[in-house]
Amino acid sequence: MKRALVTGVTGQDGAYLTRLLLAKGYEVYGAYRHSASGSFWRLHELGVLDDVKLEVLDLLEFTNILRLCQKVKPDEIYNLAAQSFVSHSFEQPVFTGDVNGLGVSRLLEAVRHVCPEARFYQASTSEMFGKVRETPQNEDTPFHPRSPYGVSKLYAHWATVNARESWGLHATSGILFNHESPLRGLQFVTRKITSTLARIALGEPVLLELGNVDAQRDWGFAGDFVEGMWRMLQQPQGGTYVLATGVTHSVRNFVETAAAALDLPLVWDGEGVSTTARHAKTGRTVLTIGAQLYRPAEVDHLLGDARRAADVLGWRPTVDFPELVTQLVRADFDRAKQGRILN
Ligand code: NAP
Ligand code: G4F
Repeated sequence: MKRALVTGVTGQDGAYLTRLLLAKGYEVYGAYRHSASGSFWRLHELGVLDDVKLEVLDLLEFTNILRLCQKVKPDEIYNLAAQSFVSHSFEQPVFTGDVNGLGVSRLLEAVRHVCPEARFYQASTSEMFGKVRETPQNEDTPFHPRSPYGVSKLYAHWATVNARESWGLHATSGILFNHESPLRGLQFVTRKITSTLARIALGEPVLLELGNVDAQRDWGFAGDFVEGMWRMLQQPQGGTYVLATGVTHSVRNFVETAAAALDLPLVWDGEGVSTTARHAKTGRTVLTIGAQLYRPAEVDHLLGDARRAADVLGWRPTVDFPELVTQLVRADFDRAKQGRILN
């Protein structure tokens, strides 16, 4: 039986990956950090909370990482833990760099000294492409991160490549474009939209306030993307792979698609921070723009080219944009009806 260590197990990807690995017969150790709220609702929703072996781990604490690697002696390590919210990284750049950047150096040093045979996956991101130099973006596209988050992840990406080249570790960097699901955190734009519109559709007096609705993202389904992570670690050597759907949409388009799925036809007015949207039938204002939600520097346009993953890993996304939006809308509508929008 193979043993996997999944950091960031309380997050969206941690839950889907845990379910996938358990289904493949792995013994799964899920690492979470101590917190007052310590929430395992995603693992619970996927029905795997009782099957994963939970262990405490903080990427800020080297001895903690070292002891866990010694205890688990994993065959595969998936490092999904991160301060993953781009907006927060502008407020907390040092903390973000410590967790997302130095945290990966701590983990790689532990792997190198304690379990050098383990295969290592680093959760890299399309945010590293930032102010994109070419479209679509692939493994050879130059990087230009636009946030402390992107900078921290770029450090971790090169730390991973360097561990492979210097120490011969089986270390892989998966450059994943945005992937979503009903288990996405509420602060990310997709679930912020679907959870708020669901409540509006049910007649609640709430307003959807967004930032830059013209930003474009290549949005896929998290369940597809964790399959890609696993396939990467089944390769004879470590490497770098992009996972993306190859289709991009604006935030505004996401709002329109979600509203249509809830039978809320919208009429848009204005541009930039003056943009509003109202319900076509009732005239009620549904959406406004909050200038404070704009980021100091934005990633305007992301579109991924995942041909290497298709050719080498045989990986392809199975959920397209309309299906993805519908999945999130349905889940949030059901939750809103029961008065239990979860984060
Ligand atoms: P997520 O839902 O925000 O999960 C992040 C996880 O990291 C949570 O379990 C969180 O724990 C944990 N964490 C935060 N700080 C930590 C620390 N100091 N030590 C240990 N654990 C810590 O993120 P996700 O969407 O599942 O993404 C998984 C990974 O992929 C992240 O590294 C993210 O940056 C990267 N990524 C995500 C996407 C995407 O579109 N989802 C795309 C590219 C890359 P708490 O529950 O305690 O906060
Ligand atoms: O949903 P977002 O916060 O995701 P973002 O910044 O693209 O980052 C996510 O994907 C990355 C992969 O590319 C991951 F590495 C990262 O960890 C995270 O999972 O924002 C998407 C877009 C941005 O352009 C943002 O400016 O939506 C725009 N946006 C407009 N209004 C908003 C809002 N984003 C949020 N979160 N909240 C808003 O009100």
